[in-house]
Amino acid sequence: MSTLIRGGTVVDAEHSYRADVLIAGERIAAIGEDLEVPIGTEVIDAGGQLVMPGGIDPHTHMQLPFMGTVASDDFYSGTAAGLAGGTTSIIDFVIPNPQQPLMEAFETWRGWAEKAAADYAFHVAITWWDESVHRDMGLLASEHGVSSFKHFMAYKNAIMCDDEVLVNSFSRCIELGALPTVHAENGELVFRLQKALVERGITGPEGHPMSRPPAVEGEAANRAIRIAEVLGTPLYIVHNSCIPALQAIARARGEGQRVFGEVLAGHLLIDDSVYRNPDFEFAAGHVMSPPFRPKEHQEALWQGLQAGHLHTTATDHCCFCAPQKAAGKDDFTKIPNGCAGIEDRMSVLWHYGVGSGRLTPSEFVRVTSTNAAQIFNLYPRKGAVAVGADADLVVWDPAASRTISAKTHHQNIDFNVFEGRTVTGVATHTFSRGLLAWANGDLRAVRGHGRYLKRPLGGDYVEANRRRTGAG
Ligand code: URQ
Ligand code: ZN
Ligand code: ZN
Repeated sequence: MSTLIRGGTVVDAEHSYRADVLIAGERIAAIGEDLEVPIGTEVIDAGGQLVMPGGIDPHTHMQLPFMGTVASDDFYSGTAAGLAGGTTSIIDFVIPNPQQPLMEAFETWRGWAEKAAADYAFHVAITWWDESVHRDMGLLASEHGVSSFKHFMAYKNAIMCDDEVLVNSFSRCIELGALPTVHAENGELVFRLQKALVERGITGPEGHPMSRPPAVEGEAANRAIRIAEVLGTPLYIVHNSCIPALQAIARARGEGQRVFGEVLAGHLLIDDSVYRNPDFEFAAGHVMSPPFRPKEHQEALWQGLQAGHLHTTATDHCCFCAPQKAAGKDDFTKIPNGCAGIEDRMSVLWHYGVGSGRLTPSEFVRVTSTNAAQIFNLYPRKGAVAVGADADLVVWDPAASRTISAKTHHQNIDFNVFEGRTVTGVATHTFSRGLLAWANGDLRAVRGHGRYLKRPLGGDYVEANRRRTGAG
């Protein structure tokens, strides 16, 4: 099967240029002006549109068992929704229960993900430590293509890592040439603040941000950065939401430390007033961690993205419907944490990023696709418009608009944090390894089409860090 995307403007991480793109099977076969049309080739007219690398969302949680329930978007419905918005790969998370063998958890998530409609990789979370965890990290890295390991510094009495686990696991990452990532919130402080708020009778969603102020995130971000500095490993901090975390990253990077920052589309646009809305479902629908912040943090995050202190945009797509969120009706600490975003990330970033002049189209490609591919060792198979790369492509109409709503989105959730926003910049066609999965509003996602992406260890960033620090 071959497809010619004709008449468009290719936008990659470096530049924009007029070119047709020929897809043969699952790969990009040719790029150039006025390409020949082989017999039997389907032609897609991309006149006036852009042809970009498919989006990569490096932070999702499809069908995650969490806080007594299971996230409502599974690996098929969630990746299908991503394709509708121009995202063609995800990096999800295997999150073992404490004391659960890593390989057992890995096999469970692999089974769940077989139904995915788009390609996927896994970060594996380290939620406990003993010799078997050390061993299994090595197995996952050498045999199963896992080159990044996650550490939750929040969620005490559940999946939280203390410093001992962080130090042991970061050290193991150095041995393996793997990249450690962290959810940076001080879980001990959250636990204490939650308890104090509930005892004061503050049980509504307004208590959620009060229990996780920016300092709680800033402390953990800085602690993880300092541990990484002393041990000599690069570090990736997920969902930076606030100025203190950003400042910690900027300081470290300014001193030459290899720290990468991720920001969620939601944290760039939504402020903490949502938690003071009197409608419980509306406020609870925004409960995620770290929480949405006061307005000044959003502008700072945009500046961090422009300054190169933040490198990737993600969604932390982790859906819970109203009946699930209602578990915390009388106690905000029991509201399942998580929001959707995978379908709208690209349009939101285009509208508020490129539309505002904060980002060029190439910078948009960098922060929605290429940087994540390079940091997580998927490049140039993913995150590139290049001959030989997977034909993960999005045909993008920069002039088209759409209004975001839970009534029309493809995400399996009854809520949308971007509800009612009309955004310009829309995916008209999305190709997943050559399969046209989204075409002018027609979702043709195929259950099980997605493949597991094994990722090599090491890479430029890891090797450069070894030379700089002598670690590993
Ligand atoms: O913390 C995470 O990243 C997972 C559990 C999703 N939930 C959230 O509130 N971010
Ligand atoms: Zn997190
Ligand atoms: Zn997450």
